[in-house]
Amino acid sequence: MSGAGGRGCGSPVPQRAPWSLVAATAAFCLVSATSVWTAGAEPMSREEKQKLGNQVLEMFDHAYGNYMEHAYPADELMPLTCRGRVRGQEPSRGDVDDALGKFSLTLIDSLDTLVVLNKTKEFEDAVRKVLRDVNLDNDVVVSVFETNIRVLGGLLGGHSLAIMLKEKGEYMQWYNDELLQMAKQLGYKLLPAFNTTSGLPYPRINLKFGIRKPEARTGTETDTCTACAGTLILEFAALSRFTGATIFEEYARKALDFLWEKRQRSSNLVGVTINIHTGDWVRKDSGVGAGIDSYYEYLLKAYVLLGDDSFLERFNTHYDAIMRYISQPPLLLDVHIHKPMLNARTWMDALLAFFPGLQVLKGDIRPAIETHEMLYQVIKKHNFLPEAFTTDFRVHWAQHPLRPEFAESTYFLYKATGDPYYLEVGKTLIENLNKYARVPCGFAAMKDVRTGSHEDRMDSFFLAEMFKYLYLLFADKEDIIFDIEDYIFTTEAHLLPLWLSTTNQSISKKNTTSEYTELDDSNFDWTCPNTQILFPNDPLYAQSIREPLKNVVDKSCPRGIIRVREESFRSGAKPPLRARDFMATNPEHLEILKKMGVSLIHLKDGRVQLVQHAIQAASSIDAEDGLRFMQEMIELSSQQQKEQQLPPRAVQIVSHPFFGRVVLTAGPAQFGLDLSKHKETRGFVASSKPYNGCSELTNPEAVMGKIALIQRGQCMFAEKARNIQNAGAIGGIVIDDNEGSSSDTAPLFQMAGDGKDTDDIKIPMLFLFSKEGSIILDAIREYEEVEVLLSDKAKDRDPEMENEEQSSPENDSQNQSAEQVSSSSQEVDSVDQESSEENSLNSPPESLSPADMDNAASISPSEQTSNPTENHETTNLNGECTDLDNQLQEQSETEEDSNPNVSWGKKVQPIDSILADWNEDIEAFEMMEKDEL
Ligand code: DMJ
Repeated sequence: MSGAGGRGCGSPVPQRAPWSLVAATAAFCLVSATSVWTAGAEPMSREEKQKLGNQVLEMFDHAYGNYMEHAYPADELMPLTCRGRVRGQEPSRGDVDDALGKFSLTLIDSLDTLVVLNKTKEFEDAVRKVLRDVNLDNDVVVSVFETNIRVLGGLLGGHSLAIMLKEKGEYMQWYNDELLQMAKQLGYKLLPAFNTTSGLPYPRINLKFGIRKPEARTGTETDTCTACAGTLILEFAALSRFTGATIFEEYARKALDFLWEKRQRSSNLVGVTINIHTGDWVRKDSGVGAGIDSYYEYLLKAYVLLGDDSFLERFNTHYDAIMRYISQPPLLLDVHIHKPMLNARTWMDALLAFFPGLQVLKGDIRPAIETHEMLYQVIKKHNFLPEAFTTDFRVHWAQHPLRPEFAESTYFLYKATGDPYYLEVGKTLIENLNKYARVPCGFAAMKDVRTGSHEDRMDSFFLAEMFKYLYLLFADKEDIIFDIEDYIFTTEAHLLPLWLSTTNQSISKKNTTSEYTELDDSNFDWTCPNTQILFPNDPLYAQSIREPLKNVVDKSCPRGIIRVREESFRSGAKPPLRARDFMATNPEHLEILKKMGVSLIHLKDGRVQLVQHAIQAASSIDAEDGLRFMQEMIELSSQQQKEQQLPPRAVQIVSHPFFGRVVLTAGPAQFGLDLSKHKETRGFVASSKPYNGCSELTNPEAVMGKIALIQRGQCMFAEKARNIQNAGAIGGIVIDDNEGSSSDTAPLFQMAGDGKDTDDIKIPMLFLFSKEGSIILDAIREYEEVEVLLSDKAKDRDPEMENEEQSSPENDSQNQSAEQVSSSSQEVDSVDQESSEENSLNSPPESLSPADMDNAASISPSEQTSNPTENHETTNLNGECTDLDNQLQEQSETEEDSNPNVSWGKKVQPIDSILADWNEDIEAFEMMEKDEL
């Protein structure tokens, strides 16, 4: 054994190895292949890589520069209105605001990115600003998790690189651990959160008053998410080891020990939320995305950073369960912790995109390549990864807050495989960000990836993570001023030095519940991929895994992809009836329903209600099929309701200095020109007089041939539309009269007609909330002539406009009125007569109310016959997906053979225990319905 660099990654790590060796070995795994790869996708030239690296630097300057110019010292930049987001001054967005502690979040989160991007001078300035301006003692309730990963992590990452620079002797010579002192102060502020019997932290804390005092306004919560309680160890241990104050690492370890104790013992999975007092699982669904993600990440990385084998043992146990139940390559699907063969949902969330990166660190490259490829195809379809998408790759939640997880996995996969394909992937990410998210004042989150509309937000993680991973992807060793392999990335991509593993180790010796156990070799299976052996022998390895999945999104066969395992283990038996196949007129289906204990009730309004009495099922297996059928029916029904609603529309400002870059989310109308069927409408805007548009316009010459702006209220939407149409307008935008309303905080709705025939309305009509509307009104004040495009999806920017833009002074593009003008609601005292006519786009499905102890779902007669997956069946018949299906089926059969839980389906379980399980499932399902990321 000649030291970390010379050791084969596939060989077991020596037990009780010096921590630094363990850590360095893991880091070595991630980088060793880069230099040896020669085949596969076309290699990218050094020049092109440098060009892309420079592009990343320019993009970072645009994001960071605009934050510093328009937002600092606020926590975040609002890139559409060019100002800072100050908590309390903007309408609350709910939990997402808990990251904002009035502590210049974006600046702290950006510190170590500045050094990675070789902006040492700017780093020095930024550190001085943090020390001068940031106050950690604000009377504000913040999320313990977010404050830990972003602020504590940011300060520690900044400190780690400050001392590195100081040691180099050129920069930061004045630095005397000031960031570390701030980190320690913050650490002490977070500690009261751990004052629970379980040791799991409260989810929120008041930075000034802690938890208990009445002024704290927090401390009554009973639940937290698993990731929230399980993503502390890296920052807390680093803080302890940097300072010698052992308490932080001890608290974080206790929380992890408790979670480990509470894992579901037969599946070895953890749920999404847990009661911090009793330790009961509150949400029993389990995946690798939202709510759990970084708990797993921190177990493996805690092993890498701290060298404590018990973390590896835990990680491997969970990983085994994940691969057994959740991983259905290329998909990762949530299951129930008690019944892990039962999928808990039919969609995936965007946060799971980090998982391939973690699999690289684990050394399990194949599924990492597969999942990454699937995600990339979803991105190619929608330009960004939507917050959630279904197993057949349709958009489930359409937002995209510029999350970095996919870039993170791309970076790690490139490091592991050296396959230039991943450089091309990175290039696409850069192009899409510039094309669709870049606005004059920074980068704006996508409100809806389908329409290309924006949200007035640029989260701090965009600077902390996205630019780091993209820059590192294209950088060669010499492009970075320090050795990145000496550091580990936290979940927020902050850098902690691996030498911490050998510093102040006393804490781990005092370790609380977990005893050191000698690990057998199986714990090191895949721990560290020996890429040097793997790839040179088979240079097309990554490509050979990706290739069969090339069309998985376009030609998806979700039916074949999910649940094959359940179907396969009942060999010989007929596959259970799926909700999407069900037809109430098919006698065979009715017979199956009866066997499953499901009865059909014909409601007076013509709908059909399904009710399941588990006890009436022919067997426990039929009862289980019945439960699943009901769950599928509920999801299908809600999906269909969603699909029947009109999707949101886009208002894109195309005139100077916006040039199509600002896209506002607009509500559609149930009348007038349907923008999804016709070409977009383009025109200059003009305010109508009267502004409410409720009577004949007195300024027809001003709106003639233009898009009229009208204020909401005082008459029906259709009446406004007729009045502006009669005045010669070619379209209309109704702006909400409710000052401060925004699509960030209010559910979008569609404007209803007036109950009469609206065929006479020929022009397109869209609705904007007040905040979005004021962006147009501000623009009119500033630039007078404002041209917009009304469409169903934002259009690519006009190349002519681009040229015009390049020749315009840079500042022009940023003068998008920092001064916020409220819409002219003062002019008219608006009366909302229309609300009764409005249909909420987000209205919950009416007919989904599980009846008492039974499961119930209602479907309309039309839904019974419509088959939303018809195209998938066709694809199946065409045979295009058969290989994948067979492959998955074969794989699942093998898995089932060795899976003790599978026999559950064959054994007869006592009916009361099944009923108890079902009730849990139903509860979990109800929770899941309420779930938000
Ligand atoms: C980041 O703040 C962290 O990566 C966290 O673990 C979850 N994801 C966000 C960004 O999407």
